[in-house]
Formats: sequence, structure tokens, C-alpha cells
Amino acid sequence: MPRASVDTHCPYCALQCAMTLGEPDASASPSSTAPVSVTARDFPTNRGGLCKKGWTSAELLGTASRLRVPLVRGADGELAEASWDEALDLVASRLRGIRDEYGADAVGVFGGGGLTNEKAYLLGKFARLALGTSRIDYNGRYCMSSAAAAGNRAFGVDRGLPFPVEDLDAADTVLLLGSNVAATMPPFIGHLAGAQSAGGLVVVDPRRTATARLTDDGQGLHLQPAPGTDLVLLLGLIHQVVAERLVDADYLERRTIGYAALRRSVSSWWPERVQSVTGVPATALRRLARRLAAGGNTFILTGRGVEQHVDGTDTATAAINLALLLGLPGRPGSGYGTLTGQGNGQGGREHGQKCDQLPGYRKITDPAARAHVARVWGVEPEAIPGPGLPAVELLQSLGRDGGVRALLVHGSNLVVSSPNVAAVRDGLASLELLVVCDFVRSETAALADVVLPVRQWAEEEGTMTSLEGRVLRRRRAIEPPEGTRDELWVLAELARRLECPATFDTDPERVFEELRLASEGGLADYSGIDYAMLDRGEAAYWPFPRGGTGTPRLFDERFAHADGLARLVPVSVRPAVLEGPAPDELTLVTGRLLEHYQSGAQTRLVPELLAAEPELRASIHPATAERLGIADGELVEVENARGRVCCPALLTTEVRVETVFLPFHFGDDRAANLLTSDLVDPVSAMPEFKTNRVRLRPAARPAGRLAEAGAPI
Ligand SMILES: Nc1nc2c(c(=O)[nH]1)N[C@H]1C(S)=C(S)[C@@H](COP(=O)(O)OP(=O)(O)OC[C@H]3O[C@@H](n4cnc5c(=O)[nH]c(N)nc54)[C@H](O)[C@@H]3O)O[C@H]1N2
Ligand SMILES: Nc1nc2c(c(=O)[nH]1)N[C@H]1C(S)=C(S)[C@@H](COP(=O)(O)OP(=O)(O)OC[C@H]3O[C@@H](n4cnc5c(=O)[nH]c(N)nc54)[C@H](O)[C@@H]3O)O[C@H]1N2
Ligand code: SF4
Ligand SMILES: [Mo]
Repeated sequence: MPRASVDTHCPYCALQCAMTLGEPDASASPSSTAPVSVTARDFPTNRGGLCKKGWTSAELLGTASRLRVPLVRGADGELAEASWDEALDLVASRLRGIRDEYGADAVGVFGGGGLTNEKAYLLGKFARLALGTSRIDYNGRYCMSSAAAAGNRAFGVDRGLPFPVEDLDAADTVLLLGSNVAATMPPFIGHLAGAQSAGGLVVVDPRRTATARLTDDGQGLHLQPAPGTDLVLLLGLIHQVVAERLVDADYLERRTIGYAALRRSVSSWWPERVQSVTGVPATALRRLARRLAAGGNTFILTGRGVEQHVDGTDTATAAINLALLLGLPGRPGSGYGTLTGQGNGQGGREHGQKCDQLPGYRKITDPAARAHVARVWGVEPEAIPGPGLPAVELLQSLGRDGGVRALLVHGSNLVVSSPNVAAVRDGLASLELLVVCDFVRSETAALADVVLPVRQWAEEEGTMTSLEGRVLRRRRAIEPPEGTRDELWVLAELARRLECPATFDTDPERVFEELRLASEGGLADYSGIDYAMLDRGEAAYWPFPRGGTGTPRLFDERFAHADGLARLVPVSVRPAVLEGPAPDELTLVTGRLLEHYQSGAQTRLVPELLAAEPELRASIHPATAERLGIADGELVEVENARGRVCCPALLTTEVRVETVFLPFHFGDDRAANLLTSDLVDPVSAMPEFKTNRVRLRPAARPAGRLAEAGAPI
């Protein structure tokens, strides 16, 4: 039975909408599997709102597809039920064998931005100490790495929003680049209402999304650049701001370095040239530059649409440069930020799941950081391995000489969500051991040698750090299903079997206490935060040093570089960006639908969400469809050298004529990532998810099948 009423936050995205879980809803449909009711709770980020995914989130707690017993692949190749001892003993002995044969780096760990802070922290510790491997990375590499790299480079710190979401309420102008918040964080659009009514909402998206439509009726501007050309657009805006002397010279002098070089670097991006590359009219560009510099409350925000490219770090850097030229970061009522995606996408990138990082957002190569964390862990600094490989490279190494032979996956459905998934599937097939912890049978779990059923969201305690860097409590509302185990327990049990001398606590609050110590003095310092304070509802924004206060606004006085100044980093356009698709090609744009979350492993199991978006469809402009002889609803093949996806066409003027849009929420042969490239950004190692070249045609007529059915042909 549920506890009477429990305040917690949504299991899905980084907005972490507040909700209260209570007795099951008597008026719910008889087929509902929700063991608790969900009520939206008033909270600064969601103000009593939830999206469809939030409202239906409790369905997954009771779904028939829930994993309740460990599964081990038998000699017959099938997954069969096993006891926890059998499963864990097997995993530990296989890991030991692989480690002995190939060395500790032959064991890899793949984490997730949905894990609580406690799990993310313990997973990093487990990899480094119990497995002794450097090979740990996570799906945040696919999500926040470009924005994080740009933030670190410019500001010396990476906190997605360095201000509370509510600061946006008083904005006159918001420039939103590559983000479809109306579908990806619906309650967030309430914070854009001020800018909208001031006519100052500017959405940059090659698609005419629900967010872009918020700018209709004089409420702002939608710029629809060719996909992948945002860097050019931003360099054009910077050029214009410089040329018209709209920069905040006093701010640049006091708070930044690098203006002279930056100014030189944009000299050739005059508006008409930008128009010829991006398709955005020069007049609109000039108007926007002036609006941004008008001096009102102004924000620049980025999302995955501009970040998930091979030049994503440079594009995010250009957005930051523009914000700095205008004097926005740290100016009261204004700012720059990136919208973190996953539920704990922010905390998940601070506590050691990243291959180059230790808790507190410390660098694993920094001797002082290693010494500090080693002290907390009770080991010598030499016991902590050095930096490993970022996600794509880690997956490319699967089964290879010197590569990973055994992989442990915690919180990612990587055979759906990774770029170039056909290669990833080959890699997984060549492993000697694949272990997946999950609560549903994701496509990745279905391939595993061992599946460990863990607990989820309303069954566990912990903390999550939202998109504004605020630490929140996740609370248990129901008893977990029998047979499942807490992930902290799983890690502790494996560490014990691997005879790791370090301690692995299984109580979330005690793990958080340890995380506080490990993060102390780091950039993401949590040492002043404790569960009691969070339970009292106090707002805890990091950095929050012991005995100090939290930091809702990070850049009021200084940036995090030693000299307190922000860096203007000149960036340049790669020649490839200037080439559009070949005449027989289209640009594949990928992204999200409101109803599904990520790989869809969770939301495809929620009947209401699946009914609303039951299958993959390719959005195609009617003019393109006509040219290629494609009718609405007809099966089309989208293909390139990496793979082929077959699905119905959805004709819509929302997309540009030279593009086709696919959401990445579907698995197996409907995975958009069969078509995406695993080329990565050289700074962040972010793959190119958003702009890939494809060919499109009506699917072959099923003549063979008609013949089989005996129909005349
Ligand atoms: N419903 C739903 N909500 C989610 C999620 C989900 O899976 N489903 N996931 C969560 C997570 S982890 C994340 S990271 C966030 C992501 O949230 P968003 O960043 O809003 O999501 P995306 O749909 O990936 O991309 C945003 C937009 O970028 C546009 N875009 C594509 N290419 C380009 C380009 O070259 N330039 C520009 N300017 N725009 C481009 C796409 O058309 C798309 O509308 O959402 C979070 N919320
Ligand atoms: N083409 C294309 N590909 C993309 C993107 C894109 O825009 N286009 N976006 C990328 C982005 S931004 C992201 S964030 C990734 C996300 O993609 P994935 O990494 O696949 O994320 P999810 O689908 O959320 O998978 C999480 C899995 O972990 C499980 N899970 C949830 N919570 C826990 C937990 O606490 N413990 C454990 N053990 N399991 C848990 C869920 O049931 C699910 O099976 O996809 C990326 N892939
Ligand atoms: S916007 Fe995000 S946090 Fe809020 S209800 Fe929807 S999925 Fe949950
Ligand atoms: Mo993400």
C-alpha cells in the first residue's frame, strides 16, 4: 500500500516537476496499473503543471512488463530466471576471469543521467575501485557534453542554468536555440510567457515545432535555418553586434578576456553571407541583433538542436560569446544557459560517471583532486585509474583488441539511443559478458547475458539535481516489488564479491553523506547540503559549501576561472557545414515527441502514451513527398550507407523541404540511430545526432508477399 501522501518529483526529465503520490485514484480506468495516484504540486519550476508523461508516470510502477527476477542467459541462448546469488556470483566470477585475462580496462561501465546522485556517485566509485577500470562513461555524453564543454571553457564551470528558472519570468527577450520545450518540458513554457507577450520570444529551429508556434501572432520570431548551420547564424549575430557597436564594452572590460581576437574572428560573417548559408533573412538577423542588445531582460538558451553536432561545442561557445558580448551572464534579470535534459542530467555529470571526472566535478587528472577523493574513499591516489574513453569510443572498442570485453549498463538503452547503432549491436554481440540493470526489458536488456531487476523512482530514496542546479529529494511512496533490489545494494554486493576493500554503503542517505565529503571543495560542492534540509523544503543550489549557503545565481560577481573572468573563445566554421545535401539526398533531423521519453523503453509501456504515438513516422514536407512520389501514410525507406529504416510517411509543412525528421524513441529496425553517424565533436566527444545525410523513397511494393498469398500479380 502507498504511504498516505508522498512529495516527490517526476521520474523523467530535468525540469523535475513536483508531484504528490497518494492512494490509487478510484476513478482511474480499470486497466490502470498505477499503484499510486499522481497529483501535480506547486513548485517554482512547474507551478502545478505536469506533462502527459508526468501524469501517467505511475503506470510504469505496476506494468506487467516489469522485471521482477534476475535473468541469466542459459546454454540454450534464452534468458531464464535465476536467484540473486546465482546471478551476482556469476557476474563476479566472469568479471574476475575477464579482468585476469585481459586486464582491468577490459571491463566497461555505461551509466545514465537518470540515476540518482547517490547511484551515479557509487557507480563511479565502483568502477574505479571494485573493477579497477578507467572505462566508465554514460549517456550524458550524448546529451550535455557539448554544452558542458563550452561552459567549462568559457565560464570555468558547467551548471546548465546558472540561475533559477523563475528569472525567466521577467524576460523581455529570450533567444531559444535548438530546443523544443513545448514538447520536451511543457510546463517550462509558462516561464516564457513574459517574453512572448513582450513580442520577444525568438525560436531557432529548422522545424516549425510547437515551441516555434509560440511565436505566432506577433509574440516573437521563428528563424528556420538549414540544420547544422547555427554556428554561422551565431557568428552572423556576433558580427552584427560588433559592427553596430552594440557590445557592452564596460562588461567586456570588467568581466571577460579575449575580445580583440573574437572580434577579428567574425569579420567575414556579414548578414547577407549568413543568409546564403543558413537561409535566415539578413533583415531578420539585423533586427534580432538589435533586439538582443536593446538592454531589457534578455536570455540566451540552448538545447540539443544546436549541441548534438560534430561542432556542437563550438556552436554552444558561439552562443556564449554572443551572451558575453551583450553582457548577459551575471547581469540581474538576464543570463545564458543550456536546458539540461535527463532527470538527473545535471547531478549525473558531477559525481564521477564521466570518464575524465571524479566527484564534485573534479578532474581525474588533477593530483589534488585524486588525493582528496582517495582520502574519502580510504585508498591511495594510485588506486584510482586515470581517464577512460568517452561513450562513443568506449562502445567502438567493444570486443576489440585492447578494448572492452565485459560491459555493465546502468540506466541507458544504448542499442536504441547510441549513434550508428548497427555497429553498437555488433560490438555488444562480440562481448564476453553484457550485464544490464534495469526495471524493464529494454532492447539492451534483451541482449544481455545477465539482467538485474532494480528499483525505480517511487520505490526508492535519493536525490536528483534539476536543470537549475537545485538538489531535490526523490522519495519512496510504495514498497518495491518482491524480487527487485536497490541498485546501491547491487553495487555493494558485487564489490564484496570482487573483494574490494573500500566500503559501499547501501543506505542512500549515508551514500549522500559520503558524496558530500567527496564533493567538498570541488566545483560542484554539495558539502553543505543534507537530507534534513531538503526534507524541510529548503532550496539547495550548488555550490553549497559546508556551513555556507547555496548559489542560485552563479555568476553575479565572478566566473569560476581562477581570475574570475569569462573567456571569449573564437570559433570557426568547418567547410563541410557550407555544403548542403546532394541533389538526391535529404538531411535527417532527429529529436523528440511529447509522448515518448528517450529510447522509449519506459513510455512505450504506458498505454496512453503508446496509443498517442504508436509507431515511428518520418515527417516529410509535402513538396518533397510530391517530388518523390510519396503519399501521406505510405511506407517509405530512409537509408544511407549505415542502415535503413522503413516507416510510414507523415506529410507536414513543419519540416523544411530538404529535410526528413525522425524521432529516436523506437527500437529494433525502427531505430533512427541506424542512420546516424558516430563521428564526434573533437572537444566534447558528442556524436552527430542532428544532421545526417539520407536518401528517401517509397518502400518497395510488396509484390513477393502478394504472390505468397496467392493474389494475382
Ligand atoms: N517528450 C520528451 N521530453 C524530453 C525527452 C524526451 O525524450 N521526450 N528527453 C529529455 C532529454 S534527455 C533531453 S536532452 C531534452 C531535449 O530537449 P530538446 O533539446 O528540446 O529536444 P530535441 O527534440 O532533441 O531537439 C530540439 C529541437 O532541435 C531541433 N534541431 C535539430 N537540428 C537542429 C539544428 O541543426 N539547429 C537547430 N537550431 N535546431 C535543430 C529539432 O527540430 C528539435 O525541435 O528533452 C528532455 N525532455
Ligand atoms: N538520434 C538521436 N539519438 C539520441 C538523441 C537524439 O536527439 N537523437 N538524444 C540523446 C540524448 S540527449 C540522450 S539523454 C540519450 C538517452 O538515451 P538512453 O540512454 O537510452 O536513455 P533512456 O531511454 O532514458 O534509457 C534509460 C534506460 O534505463 C532505465 N532506467 C531508468 N532509470 C534507471 C535507474 O535508476 N537505474 C537503472 N539501472 N536503469 C534505469 C530505463 O528503464 C531505460 O531502459 O539518447 C541520445 N540519443
Ligand atoms: S516536463 Fe519533464 S519533469 Fe515535468 S512532468 Fe513532463 S517529463 Fe516530468
Ligand atoms: Mo538528453
